[in-house]
Amino acid sequence: MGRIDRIAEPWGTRTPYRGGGTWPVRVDTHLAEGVDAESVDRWVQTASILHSNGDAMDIAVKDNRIVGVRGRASDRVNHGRLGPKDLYGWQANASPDRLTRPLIREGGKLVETDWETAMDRVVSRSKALLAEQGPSALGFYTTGQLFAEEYYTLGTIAHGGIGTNHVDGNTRLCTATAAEALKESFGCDGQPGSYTDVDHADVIALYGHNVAETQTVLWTRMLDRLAGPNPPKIICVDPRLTEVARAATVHLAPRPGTNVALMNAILHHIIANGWVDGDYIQAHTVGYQDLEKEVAKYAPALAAEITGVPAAKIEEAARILGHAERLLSTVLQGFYQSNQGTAAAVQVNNINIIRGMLGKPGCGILQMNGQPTAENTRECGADGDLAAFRNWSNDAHIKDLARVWNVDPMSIPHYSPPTHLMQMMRYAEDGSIRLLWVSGTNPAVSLPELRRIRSILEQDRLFLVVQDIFLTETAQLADVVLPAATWGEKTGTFTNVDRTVHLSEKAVDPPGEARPDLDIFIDYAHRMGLKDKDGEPLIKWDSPESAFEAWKECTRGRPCDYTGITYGKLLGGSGIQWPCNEENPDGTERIYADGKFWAHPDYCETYGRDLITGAPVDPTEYKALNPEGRALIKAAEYVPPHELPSKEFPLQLITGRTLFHFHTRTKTARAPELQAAAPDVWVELSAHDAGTYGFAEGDLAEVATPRGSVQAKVRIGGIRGGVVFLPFHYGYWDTPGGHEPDGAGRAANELTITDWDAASKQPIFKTAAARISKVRSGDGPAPAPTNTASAPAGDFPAEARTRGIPSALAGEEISGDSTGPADGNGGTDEGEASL
Ligand SMILES: Nc1nc2c(c(=O)[nH]1)N[C@H]1C(S)=C(S)[C@@H](COP(=O)(O)OP(=O)(O)OC[C@H]3O[C@@H](n4cnc5c(=O)[nH]c(N)nc54)[C@H](O)[C@@H]3O)O[C@H]1N2
Ligand SMILES: Nc1nc2c(c(=O)[nH]1)N[C@H]1C(S)=C(S)[C@@H](COP(=O)(O)OP(=O)(O)OC[C@H]3O[C@@H](n4cnc5c(=O)[nH]c(N)nc54)[C@H](O)[C@@H]3O)O[C@H]1N2
Ligand SMILES: [Mo]
Repeated sequence: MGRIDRIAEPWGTRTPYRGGGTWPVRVDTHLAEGVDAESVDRWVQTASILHSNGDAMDIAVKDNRIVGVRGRASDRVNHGRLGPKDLYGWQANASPDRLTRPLIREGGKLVETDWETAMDRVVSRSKALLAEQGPSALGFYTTGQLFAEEYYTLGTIAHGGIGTNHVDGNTRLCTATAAEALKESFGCDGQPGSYTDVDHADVIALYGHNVAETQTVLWTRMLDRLAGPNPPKIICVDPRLTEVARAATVHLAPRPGTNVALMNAILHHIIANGWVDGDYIQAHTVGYQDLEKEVAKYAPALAAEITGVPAAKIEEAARILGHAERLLSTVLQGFYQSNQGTAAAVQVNNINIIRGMLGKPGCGILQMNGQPTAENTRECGADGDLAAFRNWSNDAHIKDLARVWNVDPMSIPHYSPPTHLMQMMRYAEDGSIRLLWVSGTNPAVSLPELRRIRSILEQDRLFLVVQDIFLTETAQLADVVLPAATWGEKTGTFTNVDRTVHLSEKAVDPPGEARPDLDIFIDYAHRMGLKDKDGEPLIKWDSPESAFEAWKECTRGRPCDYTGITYGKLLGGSGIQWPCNEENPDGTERIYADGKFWAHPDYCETYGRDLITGAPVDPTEYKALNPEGRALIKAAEYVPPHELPSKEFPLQLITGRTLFHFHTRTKTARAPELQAAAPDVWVELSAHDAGTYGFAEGDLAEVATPRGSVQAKVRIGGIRGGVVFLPFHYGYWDTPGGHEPDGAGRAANELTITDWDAASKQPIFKTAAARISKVRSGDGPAPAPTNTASAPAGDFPAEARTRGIPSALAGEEISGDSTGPADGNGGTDEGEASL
């Protein structure tokens, strides 16, 4: 087994394979100092919880402690590989500052207490508010990082028990647009694509998706194709010179917030040249004429003016997309969190639809998730949607859900669209939401316009419950803090981007009195006395497996059908893709293979929304438009971002991620290898702008928008001129190796705007007007990684290359023929010749 520094080489060693071949196995391992595989007591099955890829792994346990991880060779998702966060992130579990006891606020301070007292406070306040004001005084804000069993329980409590419509997840910040774009085009959530599409595609197009840093193992799969005999062409749409952009055949770097104009021009060129599948359009879709008419207005030359991308490049991209034989498209936050998120993401769907590229090997769409369990938040109804993709505006669906829960249909809120998080924050600000229960998310760092968010969460009249594993920025504002168990300390299932369900088993006990989120929610339901209509407890399950069985029943006959999956079936081999039921006992690789969609008016999850205004489409209108449930081709005009550069704020600010940290860093800052690789905030600037504003590498800058300012050292990098980038990981609270709370903000969200996409309600983290000024000269380079998108522009000395600390050495074992057999499905090089 080889050992390599996986901070210096985040994607590990290449195992090239050819299109149509099988991705070779490479098993990655990282064990604590002094531990070897032979001395491990047991290996416990799980998958990664630090991104959406679903990398399957086993946790090494020794003396009842987690001592490392190893990739699972047999799993369809990763074939044994792990990314840096997978390899090192587990160490956060054993951090000495874990929450181990409940806390309550006494005389303005948080003090330790027992579970009885803490739960009693939450329950008595809930009951008082229900009596005084009714269900809408209560709001639940959860995450994309718990397990399906936990979300289903929470959704059932909130929708079926309390009866509040104010339930959302941080998936609103994350993948609300993924869900919405799928609903708009196919009538229902659910990824058409599969990771095996990477094995077959001849073109892979990535839209606002820095996969190299955010799903490192998926990128590894793409890199291995690129290193093989018949590599796919890569199209990258991103204003930064990411690793994806570096590897791309064509890199389009648009001005932030202009994605719809760009997509319309690409579609314009594809349609104008007749590179469409007329038979497919005729047989399986509605709405093509509208698209034709709309995109006719966007000649590449016009789009070039709006986006700043040369017309010739737009045409080149369109030509590659128009000639692709097996096109895989992926979309993420550069589209979702930007101006017109849903409208832009839907245009990506449109390319695959009008080219008839769905449901066949290599032909897929991945409207990516970001968080590991975001798909479950959505499908279990913990994010404003109803459980198992039921349609809130279809009375038959409400009746059916009421049957599953044995409650009165009228007690399930469906009088208006579910309240989205940004609206919930508004209600809390106004004082109509009086109790907010936050689980598994850190809004005091992750929501836009933090000054406002802090003032909302700090209010006396708001009773704030925070359920977390650390005393986060948000937990510090709480009235009650509930200590949770996390990954490795509790059992449950979760589903990745490509619908693969994994079981994550408990490996060790949680610290102190920390409890699994599932137990906390069930405890609350019982203490609240929530009953079904026969007076029996509403929550009839008492363990992860019994919760899973209940969830399965709820999914029966719905698109996300889990009825064919059991805990037993998930053990030992590979994760399984839903739908998995009697007809598909081994799961389903690709949906929509037969050109049939989940869009029938009686079956669909939603009737959709107007992409520009966000207004829900009337059921009658939907039935008239799409009576047979075909794929919906939806066009959209380009509307500029609300906040454009001005004289005072001449630049555009975008925010996002680095490879080595996860979100607000509660876990990754506590993993020494990861923290050392990206210890503090920086700001990326183009060489041209650095010249204009007089910056050298490492100078301390102040970045300001109308909402606030932060200080960060300057990295002169490969970003588009006129654009600055801040990673959003760095909150103001003191985490090991981080800042003292010193008032000089460094959280990107001090700067972001309270604004959201009309259709998906996802906040716009990626377009704000900003200015930058120098605070003082620097004394060395910015603390930014140099082997990622934040690499310096041009050459830099070898010693500046990002390397791991000594404990970053990780094992790597490659097996099998690295070129891989062709299975007949794959491309030959001939396809290229016709271009
Ligand atoms: N290392 C790491 N991996 C993660 C996470 C993490 O925190 N760290 N988080 C996970 C989660 S929850 C998510 S949601 C995903 C997010 O994964 P990504 O979406 O890949 O990550 P981001 O950095 O948010 O944004 C991607 C890119 O959008 C580009 N962008 C900004 N504005 C625009 C625009 O207007 N147009 C276009 N075309 N591009 C633009 C940025 O330059 C950036 O490179 O990552 C997941 N994986
Ligand atoms: N400016 C800007 N802001 C952004 C983004 C951006 O690109 N730019 N991206 C947005 C996106 S896509 C996302 S997903 C959000 C992420 O934002 P958050 O959800 O706020 O980020 P995390 O740090 O992942 O917060 C998860 C919390 O759950 C806790 N936790 C971990 N495991 C468990 C568990 O098992 N149980 C419980 N109860 N708690 C647990 C962690 O300690 C942590 O405090 O940020 C959003 N905000
Ligand atoms: Mo996310």
